Amino acid sequence: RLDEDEGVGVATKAKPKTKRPNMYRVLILNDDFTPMEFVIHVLEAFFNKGREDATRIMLHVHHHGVGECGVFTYEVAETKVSQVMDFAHQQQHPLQCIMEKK
Ligand code: NFA
Repeated sequence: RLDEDEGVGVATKAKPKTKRPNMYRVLILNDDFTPMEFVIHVLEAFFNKGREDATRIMLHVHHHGVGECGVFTYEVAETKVSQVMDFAHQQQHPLQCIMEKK
């Protein structure tokens, strides 16, 4: 379209500006010390997983070393990671939670 008020003959394009946000996987890492029950609790409390799903994810991490808790925008992923790391540290568990760009 020809936008008004931009001087003489400057044609501008009205671009639909719906950008998809970059998405980030939040992962938990296995360790030898964090109790299985604690990991299940974390998945229920911070990632809104049901008992079955939480148990499945925890066992996947236990056997494979890493597993996905969810996929979020940058800010939400960062908040989840901080919340889990703070909570695990408070409870003196070495559980690690990280994020990675999809
Ligand atoms: N490997 C831990 C154990 O045997 C359980 C665990 C699972 C820890 C998933 C961290 C993540 N107690």
